[in-house]
Amino acid sequence: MQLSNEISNSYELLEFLKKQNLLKEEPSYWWPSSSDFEILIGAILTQNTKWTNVEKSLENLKKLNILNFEAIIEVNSTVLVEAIAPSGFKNQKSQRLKLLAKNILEEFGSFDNFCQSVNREWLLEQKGIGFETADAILCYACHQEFMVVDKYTQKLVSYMGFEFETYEDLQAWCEYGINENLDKIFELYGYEISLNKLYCRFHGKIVEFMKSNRLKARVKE
Ligand code: 39A
Repeated sequence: MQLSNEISNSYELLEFLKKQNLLKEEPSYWWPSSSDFEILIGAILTQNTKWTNVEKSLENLKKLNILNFEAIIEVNSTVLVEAIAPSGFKNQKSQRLKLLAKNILEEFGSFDNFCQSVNREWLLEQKGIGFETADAILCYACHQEFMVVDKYTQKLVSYMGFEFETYEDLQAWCEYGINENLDKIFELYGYEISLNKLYCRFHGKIVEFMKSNRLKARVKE
């Protein structure tokens, strides 16, 4: 299949990516983590850095037992800064994590209540949280029905000949083709899959496809 002229909507893109068998070794929701809390922290740490750097920071936080809101608020700033240093922007990210932890506890009381009750508007009001981070938290940590679109998604659809003016236009294109073709998607998977899990796996497939250099190989063909 020619990616650049045979795919006309996001359902067809999902179908194409699914045939590539990209997530065979990955967790079922794609984002690797031992908890949803870790995903929330990872979504902040992954801004402007490679995922492998985030993994190092999360390892440090785990060893120091700083993977809950109370610990993030109470830990000495210097310790937090050093723990997350592999992800870069360590002072800024440390301040933002501390402020976010405080605001979440004040507004929602617990992580579980946060996941159930938080909405996109509240997240976007938090310092340092833009569309992509908000959607990563909603989709992967809170299991809500939002699809993350990122630089990989932009690059892939641009190669396919689509240009979108805003993040939300691209997100709407991705979500629309999936929502409109749920019956076909269930057939493709062989079972009913939740919209949240579908968005997780669709975004995961896009990231893995782009990281695998398979697009470059196709461009050369
Ligand atoms: N950019 C990324 C990633 N690349 C990733 N993985 C690989 C597993 N996650 C979870 C988030 N952002």
